[in-house]
Amino acid sequence: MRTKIRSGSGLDFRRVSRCRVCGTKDLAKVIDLKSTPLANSFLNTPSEKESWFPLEVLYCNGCALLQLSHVVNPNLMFKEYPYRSSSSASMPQHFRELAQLISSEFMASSKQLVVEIGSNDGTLLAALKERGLQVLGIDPAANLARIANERGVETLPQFFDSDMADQIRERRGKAGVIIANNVLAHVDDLHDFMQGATSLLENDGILSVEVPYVGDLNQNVEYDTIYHEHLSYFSVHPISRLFSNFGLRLESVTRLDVHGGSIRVTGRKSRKKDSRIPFMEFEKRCGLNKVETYESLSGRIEYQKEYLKHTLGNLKSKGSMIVGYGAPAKGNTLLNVCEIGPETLDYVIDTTPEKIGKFTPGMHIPIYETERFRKDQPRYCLMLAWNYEKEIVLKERDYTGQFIVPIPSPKVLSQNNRS
Ligand code: JHZ
Ligand code: ZN
Repeated sequence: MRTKIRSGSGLDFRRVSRCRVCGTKDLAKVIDLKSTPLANSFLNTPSEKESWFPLEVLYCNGCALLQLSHVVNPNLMFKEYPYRSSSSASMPQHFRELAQLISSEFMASSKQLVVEIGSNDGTLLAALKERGLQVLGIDPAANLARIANERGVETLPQFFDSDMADQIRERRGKAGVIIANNVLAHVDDLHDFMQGATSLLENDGILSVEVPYVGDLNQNVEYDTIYHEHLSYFSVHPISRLFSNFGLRLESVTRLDVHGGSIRVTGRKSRKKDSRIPFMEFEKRCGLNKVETYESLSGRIEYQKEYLKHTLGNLKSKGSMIVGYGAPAKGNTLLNVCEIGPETLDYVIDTTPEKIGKFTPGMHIPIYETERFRKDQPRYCLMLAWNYEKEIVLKERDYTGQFIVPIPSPKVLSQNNRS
């Protein structure tokens, strides 16, 4: 049996000995990013103490799931959470489109309950509520649940598990649709999660999950999306295996642009068998079910890290001012694994109130408001939130310096050719 870190436990982390999807012990270490602090643990002062945890990735020879070797206690990561779904223009737009899809295609009737697990500040549920649907959010971050409740989206400030699913079912009845976006990768006990989700779902109900896609991580060398919150890096194969263990058949898999490339997977209990998903063959062709693929990814990561350090070192040696655009969790991974600190970046900017005025974990770079960047017009700007490249380039069209986009391979955008 796995050692379970229960909410409230004093343990800081546990080592993984079995795959969280298929249970095998046949796990091979494929990537080692050394140690980093928690990617969202912003500091109030640069001298604050912080814990660093190993960041290693294992490949499961049983079901092809890529997963971290160390699971940090979720209480240290999710009780207060600085990331807001509404912190860009693209994500709320993505959720408005999803709200349209849910109300037109997923719901059998507008009287059904929609439950969102990991509902953050209520961005998606607010869009559903506007369409007249009954919604319930669940998110362990007290600060986010408060924001959501204040905007009229009922949100329970708790971790979702099977006990909680029982309580919701008793009080509110079953759900016609359950949404879990950018949350499955954060869950250690996936079996209990699935047990809860499927027991809460109506027989003809639909479970829809969005996760960053390991195919994009591999193809675009998105090593900065590897951090302690992301315990698992999914392809369709392990998700379909997990779903079928709990009587859910795959209904659809859709590739999405968000977060550097994601997939939306939907499943239904009432389906007799999986619908034909061409992804399985695609994943085989890409080698996502082979350990060698990730061993080679490890080498490509080392190359890209050195390339970025070299590019920034060159620009800095000419005395140029460089700042960072955005303080995403992935940005902190990138800065820590590449050891890019205040000697290179004068500061980073971010729009999120929870991040402004703080310091980045590990590298202790100050975070300011966007206005500072617009006033300073630094010669170079490292786009840490590179997944919003289009949005940022458009928004900052008056910027006179040059953006450096670090992923997939560092490139300096010319001023008149910001593509
Ligand atoms: P963004 C999040 O990761 C968190 P992060 C989480 N762990 C997860 O699973 C993944 O998503 C998938 C700022 N910004 O979305 C806002 C500006 O300042 O890439 C955010 O702080 N100005 C749940 O944190 C950050 O950048 C802007 O114009 O890596 C972006 O964070 C824009 C567009 C963004 O997610
Ligand atoms: Zn496995």
